[in-house]
Amino acid sequence: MLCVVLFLALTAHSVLAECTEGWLQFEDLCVNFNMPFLTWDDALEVCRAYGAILVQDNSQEKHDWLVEQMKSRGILKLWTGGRRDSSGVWKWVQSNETFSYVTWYPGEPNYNFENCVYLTKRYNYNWNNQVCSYKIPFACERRTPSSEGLAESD
Ligand SMILES: [Ca+2]
Repeated sequence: MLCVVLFLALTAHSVLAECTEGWLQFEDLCVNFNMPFLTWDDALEVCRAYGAILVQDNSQEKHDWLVEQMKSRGILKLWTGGRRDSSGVWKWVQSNETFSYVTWYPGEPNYNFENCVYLTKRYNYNWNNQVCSYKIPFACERRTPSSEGLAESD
């Protein structure tokens, strides 16, 4: 019996240990919400220093999970990695992907000088575009070690 319990504990641990302390697992990603209030550019640099990118809100499932995390942590605003480029195209800058999923709040994006995308409680956790120099919290994401390994062996 003890052996079974130990085995289960070790198995569970090896699954849970995919992400290091402070990082939460979502599918094949580790996401960290313990970040200060920064401008979008500074937030990107902090994520880069962690070998990560600014979080990409790029599916309904992921959006729902991000909102759940914001609510449970009392995070009111959160930068994403979304930004409008100089030709006016909205993109996940660090993966260079245009948006296949969007959850703009009605009436957004509005002003043409607001080029960065954040989630805000005020808009029921949907997107608003904002000036990139706005200082708000953010989250970083990076691949889990095992998914990273799989990607490298491709
Ligand atoms: Ca706006």
